[in-house]
This record gives sequence, structure tokens and C-alpha cells, in this order.
Amino acid sequence: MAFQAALSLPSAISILKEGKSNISLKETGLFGVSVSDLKAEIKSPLLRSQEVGKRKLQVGTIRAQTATTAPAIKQAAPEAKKTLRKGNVIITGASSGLGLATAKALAETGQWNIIMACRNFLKAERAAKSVGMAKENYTVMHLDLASLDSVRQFVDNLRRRDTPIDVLVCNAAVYQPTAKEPSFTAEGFELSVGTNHLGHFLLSRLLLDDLKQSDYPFKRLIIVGSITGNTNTLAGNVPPKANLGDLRGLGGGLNGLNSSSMIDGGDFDGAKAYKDSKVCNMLTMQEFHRRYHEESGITFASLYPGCIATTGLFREHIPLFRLLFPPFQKYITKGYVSEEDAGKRLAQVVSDPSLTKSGVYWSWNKDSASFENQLSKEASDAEKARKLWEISEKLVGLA
Ligand code: LMG
Ligand code: NDP
Ligand code: PMR
Repeated sequence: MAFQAALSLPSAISILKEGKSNISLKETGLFGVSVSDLKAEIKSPLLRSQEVGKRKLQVGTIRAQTATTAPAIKQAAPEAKKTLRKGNVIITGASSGLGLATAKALAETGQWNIIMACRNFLKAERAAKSVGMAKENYTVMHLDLASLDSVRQFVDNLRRRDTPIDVLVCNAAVYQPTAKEPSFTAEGFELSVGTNHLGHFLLSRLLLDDLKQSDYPFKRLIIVGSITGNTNTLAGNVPPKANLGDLRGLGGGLNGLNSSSMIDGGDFDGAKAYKDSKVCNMLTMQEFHRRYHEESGITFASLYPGCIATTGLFREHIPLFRLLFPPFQKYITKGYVSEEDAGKRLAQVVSDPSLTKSGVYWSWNKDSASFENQLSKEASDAEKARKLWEISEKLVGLA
């Protein structure tokens, strides 16, 4: 009861291991989530907004974000508009969900050429048409992230076009919550980590030089993360929890033959593999920042756009889940965000001239204002990020 009441509150909720609390949670498990030693602290939105700017170190904090309305996409200043050429942005997985909504939001400004990097060319073309994107604002190009050859081919094709690359958005993902056995990419990596992390890792490493060469006023590499990979949140504590362990499975090639198909070396679990892949996405963004921000001026960022409960991401989940999940997120957790509003958020991270800070994981509060969010201990572990980078380099053939 107390828990449900807390979930229903529109203000931010922090559950702290220690410290002052207003609401105690019962000694109970929620889908296996142990909350016995956790206490809930409800804060007013005012207090919260004062706090977020400070980026305090809050180890062991569990936080639920809520948001329901759309942000405004700030445009470049009018004087800049006159002289600025159209920006070129690549969005992977722009054929549905968040990627498509972002492409649409950017296309509507008329200031961007969107390269929709998709595995299904026809689906992407139809999707762009279905949301009313004008032909002159987008180009569909083939990219299958589950094949490293395809990633390399995509980069070659892109370079042949000779257009500068200003922003890269790594958005595509697969989620296999009901799979009993792992499936694999062309090179034999477990599919979720292979697609969501390794495919994007190779793509962004290859395009780094292109981004560096861009003469646009800002250049950005954005990798979509998620709350469910962050164990400092309630959502991140719904089992199975993300955990990369000592990366022994990844180091062994993630092929399920002579090594585990899971990064931590454990038994296959599709939901965990997805969450692990999101941790990889957030660690990769930070490692890029540490290695390249200063020398290149590129802004590296990640984000949690809100719970977009209606997208194709849940296509493999059981029908009952797909039916109940949107109302659950809308009315109970209040973490729900529409595809359109989520698209505006990601479009903001792409194009808002003020969001230049690098190394940041963006989230939105209930008034749809963006703020720098705190990552979990694992998702901000610099040593793990370095190790992940080095192993990933070997797996994709860069080292
Ligand atoms: C697991 O599936 C897979 O088995 C596992 O392999 C892995 O993939 C994992 O993390 C991924 O998922 C679990 C899955 C299947 O679903 C759930 O865990 C339920 C998730 C969300 C659905 C909750 C529905 C809550 C009911 C609310 C209905 C909407 C009402 C809106 C109206 C509001 C009016 C103001 O299992 C199912 O899909 C079966 C679902 C059975 C639901 C049982 C009820 C769950 C209670 C949830 C507690 C949340 C807080 C209390 C709220 C209770 C409200 C009833
Ligand atoms: P969708 O399933 O709607 O979109 C995923 C996209 O990725 C699709 O366009 C899909 O292509 C594409 N894709 C999948 N595999 C490949 C591949 N091998 N090569 C190229 N493209 C591929 O899901 P969402 O829009 O929800 O997901 C977008 C991003 O948002 C993901 O990174 C996800 O982790 C993140 N996210 C989503 C949340 C949510 O609540 N939905 C919450 C937090 C983060 P196709 O159309 O051909 O299937
Ligand atoms: Mg979760 C504050 C609460 C909150 C938020 C913001 C999310 C987001 N979820 C919350 C709470 C809960 N979820 C609770 C209390 C439960 C138990 C009933 C719960 C369950 C749940 C399931 C079974 N949630 C899920 C699933 C999925 O299969 C989704 C998933 O984990 O995909 C990897 C999911 C999600 N919840 C979210 C978000 C954003 C997801 C979607 C996917 C993602 O991270 O990209």
C-alpha cells in the first residue's frame, strides 16, 4: 500500500539505504525486489529541482523519475539560423519508436538532414512517410547492427556520399525478454549485447574521425541508455538486474560455445542481457568522453527518455505484458512518456544549442525539464568502462 502510494506520487521519489525518511516500505519483496532495508523519502519538486543541479554523490540511492509532458525543442538563435547549413544527423533504428519520433521532430524543424540507418529499408521509408516527413529532410541507408560487416559497409557508403557528419545517435536496440535460448549476431555474439553494444561500439569508433572533421558549430555522439540498467533506481531493481560482473563472458567472446553468452559469465537471460547492454551503452559514452572530449570538442551524452511503453521494443514480450504495461506505467509508476514526447526529448539532446555538456546522462523531470541524472555505481565505474572498451575493441576487430 505504502509502496503503491509512493509510486503514484507525481513528485520525485528517492529511496535511501540510510538517512531520514518520510515513508517506510513494508518488509516485502516486489517481483523479487528486496526492499527490507530501504526507506522512501518523498521530496517536493522544488527541493528536487534545487538538488539536481548540484550533482551530489548519492551512493546507494534509488530514485524514480516521473514525467508526462513534452519539452520545447529550442532552436538555434535566429542570427545563427541565417548562416547555418543544415545539420546532418545519423539515427540508428529510426524505423520505429523513439528513433522514428526523433527523426520526425528534427525533420519538422527543417534544419536537419536525417540519415535513417535501418536494417529494413522499406519499413523505414514507409515509416518516414507515415509520420509525414518531407523527402528533402531525410535519407534512408541500410545498416544491420547485428553484422559488423554491415556496419563497415554502412560507413563506406556514408563516406562515398561525402556529406559531413555532425551528430550520431546510437538508438537501435533489441530486447528478448521471453527467449529461452540465446540467439547470435553474424559474428556469433549474443544478439542483444552484440546489436545494442558491439554494433554501436564499432559504428561510433569508425565515425569518430568523421565527427571530428565536422565544421558544424557543435558535434555530438549520443548513445541511448535506460533507467533499467541503473540499479540506483527502483526500475533498475526489478529482476533480473543488470550486472556485468568481471566481464569474463564478454572476454570469452560471448558466443555460448567456449564461453558464456552473458557478459558476467552466467546463464542466458534475455532481459538481463538487454539491461547489461544498456549499462555498456552508458559506460561507453563516458569512456568516449574521457578519451576524446577534450581533444575533439565532441559532446558525448546518454539519456533515459522516459518509459515509452508502447514501442516495438516489447514486441517479443507476452501479450498480457504488452496489454498491462502501458496503463501500469501511465497510472501507477507515472514514468510513462508518449513516443512523440520522448522523440522531442532526444531531439533536444541532438539539437538544443545549450545542451553542450559532455559525459552527461540526461533525464527529464515531471515538468519535462532536462537534468543531469546520476548513474548507478556500476554504470559509472571508470575502471569497468576502460576494461569494457578494451575487450570490445578486440571483439569488433579494432585492436
Ligand atoms: C518477466 O515477466 C519475465 O517472466 C522475465 O523473463 C523477464 O523477461 C522479466 O524484466 C523482464 O519479465 C514478468 C511480466 C509478465 O510482467 C510483470 O512483471 C508485470 C509487469 C507490469 C504489469 C503490471 C500490471 C499491473 C496491473 C495494473 C493494471 C493497470 C491498471 C491501470 C489502471 C490504473 C487505474 C488508476 O507477467 C505478466 O505480465 C503478468 C501480469 C500480472 C500482473 C500481476 C499484478 C502485478 C502487480 C504489480 C505491482 C505493482 C505495484 C502495485 C500495483 C498493483 C496494482 C494492481
Ligand atoms: P523499437 O523496437 O520501437 O525501436 C528499435 C529500433 O531498433 C527499430 O527501428 C529496429 O528496427 C532497430 N533495430 C533493431 N535491431 C537492429 C539491427 N540489428 N540493426 C539496425 N537496427 C535495428 O524500440 P524503442 O524505440 O523503444 O527503442 C529505442 C531505444 O530506446 C533503445 O535504445 C532502447 O533501449 C531505448 N529505451 C527505450 C525505452 C522504452 O521504454 N521503450 C526506455 C529507455 C530506453 P526494426 O524497425 O527493423 O525492427
Ligand atoms: Mg519497469 C518507478 C518505476 C518504474 C519505471 C520508471 C520503470 C521503467 N519501471 C518501474 C517500475 C516497475 N517495473 C515495477 C515496480 C515493476 C514490477 C511490477 C516493473 C516491471 C517491469 C517489467 C517486467 N518493468 C519493465 C519490465 C520490462 O520487461 C521492461 C524492461 O525491463 O525492459 C528491459 C520494463 C521497464 N520498466 C521501465 C522501463 C523504461 C522499462 C523498459 C525498458 C528499458 O529500459 O528500455
